[in-house]
Amino acid sequence: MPRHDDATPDLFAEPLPDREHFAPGAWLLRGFARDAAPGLLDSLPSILAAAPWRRALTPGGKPFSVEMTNCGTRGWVSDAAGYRYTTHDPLGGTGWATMPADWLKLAGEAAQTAGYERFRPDACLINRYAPGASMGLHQDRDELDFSAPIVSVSLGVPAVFLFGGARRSDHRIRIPLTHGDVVVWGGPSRLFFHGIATIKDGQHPLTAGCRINLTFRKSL
Ligand code: MD3
Ligand code: FE
Repeated sequence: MPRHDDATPDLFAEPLPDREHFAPGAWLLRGFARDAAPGLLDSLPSILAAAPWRRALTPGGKPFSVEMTNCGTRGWVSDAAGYRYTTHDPLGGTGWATMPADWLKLAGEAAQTAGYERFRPDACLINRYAPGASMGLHQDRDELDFSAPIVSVSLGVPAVFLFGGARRSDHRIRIPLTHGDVVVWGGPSRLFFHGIATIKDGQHPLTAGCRINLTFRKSL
């Protein structure tokens, strides 16, 4: 019997991760990445050496307010040619940095905690939000296999995540996400509309005034 369903807590058992099932297939793991966060952030300089932060352009030519980069065997890019995954950074022409082992491990453990076994992401899109940045309502549909979840790790200053449904006009809930929170989006939620409300001024010891979000994806 899964310990999560036990009515009587076992005081001697290992603590279970705090997990909240908030939409079909979607799980919020509060603080899941808090202990790992300093180590995860140590890898950023080498990832940025291969592919620095940039404000991508939408296919329509408007810059995102969020700065992005990637690591993994593939990375998500956007420009006049459209949204897609590439093996090389279109800016520098070099391959994306390898996904760090501790990033892969955390993403796999989070997916497993949410009931998704053997999650092997090949891409991690890294988003950096300065105060005033936001991400408009959208779906993530540039991956080939929607049966794999997406795992997101929130680091630094807090954000309000906007989460709707399968249609753009569906009712949206607002979920506050803070440093160390991990969300696993699978099942029907994998294709639900979502966005990030405008980031407020703040400070965090590990990221200064920014929020950094790691989104792990299986692109192929
Ligand atoms: C729900 N990023 O990069 S992460 C994105 O905080 C993106 O940077 C936001 O949306 C951020 O595409 C939100 C959470 C997230 C990522 C992918 C999802 C939620 C999702 C895909 C389907 C449903
Ligand atoms: Fe998204």
